[in-house]
Amino acid sequence: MELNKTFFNKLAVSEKIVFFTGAGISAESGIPTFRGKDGIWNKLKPEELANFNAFMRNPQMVWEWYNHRKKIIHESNPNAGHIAIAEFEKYFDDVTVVTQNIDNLHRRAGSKKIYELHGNIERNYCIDCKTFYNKELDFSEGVPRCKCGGLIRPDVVWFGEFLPADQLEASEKAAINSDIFFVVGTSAVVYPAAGLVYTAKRSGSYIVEVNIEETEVSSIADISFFGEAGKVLPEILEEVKKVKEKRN
Ligand code: BJW
Ligand code: ZN
Repeated sequence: MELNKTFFNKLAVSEKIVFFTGAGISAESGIPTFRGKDGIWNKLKPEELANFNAFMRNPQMVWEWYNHRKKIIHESNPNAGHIAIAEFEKYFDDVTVVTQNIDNLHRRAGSKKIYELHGNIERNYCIDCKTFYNKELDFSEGVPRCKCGGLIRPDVVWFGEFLPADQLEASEKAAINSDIFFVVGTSAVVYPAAGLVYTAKRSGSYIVEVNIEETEVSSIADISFFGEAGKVLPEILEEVKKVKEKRN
């Protein structure tokens, strides 16, 4: 891949890099996305499953969805896109991953500074007393319950719920301070997460989009790469290596 001169030069002078990722980064690991042309939840609307009212109406159904996804996640591995992002840390001192994903694949790929905006599928808590249950849950007698009798839910962020304040604040700071802000594999329609792209843009960061199709943020991106993250990101990393070799 031959990068355009502006982006190449930008890579040469930049120190603070943020990768803002969504379901598309994990698609090549075999984890279905929510939306977009290959999104398998096109039939099952996330707005209808990923919300507290749905859980209260039918906790069994919502748990089946999460247990199904958890199984897929456990059988999957980080792909070339996650690995390329982790490798950026060899070439830049300050690399932050801000992810909307709950799948732990950035951590497993070796990224160190990760903010999780929508929770993590490995954690669960009681909706009444907020006790955490992070071991395997027992579904043999139906939906698992806490010692206090409350229903246990996955520690993920559903529609209408606040994002974890510490993760969101740290992500906002990283976006504001970033020199380059990569937007990878997200439809960028879910807020407040998607707002980070505009925060970064307003702060003068260079916005690089990687997606298989156009999205809400394509029009404000400084450069877009339309292709699979697992192919595009390793190619950009190769260019980074050239940039850094030139400087030494
Ligand atoms: C590839 C690829 C490959 C494929 N390579 N690319 C302002 C305006 C309007 C509404 C709102 C607003 N502010 C807030 C709202 C409400 C709502 C919202 O945003 N709604 C919109 C949908 C309209 N937001 C909320 O409710 C949020 N909370 C909140 O605002 O709190 C404040 C509040 C409190 C009380 C009252 C009122 C306000 C919470 C949002 C929580 C989202 N939760 C989910 C589930 C998480 C747990 C789980 O995983 O189950 O998060 S929903 C789902 O969407 C999940 C994702 O993280 C999120 C984003 O999806 P993502 O990652 O972008 O995936 P896709 O599938 O959409 O896109 C994949 C992309 O990859 C596509 O573009 C493909 O092309 C691409 N791709 N293969 C590269 N190989
Ligand atoms: Zn409890």
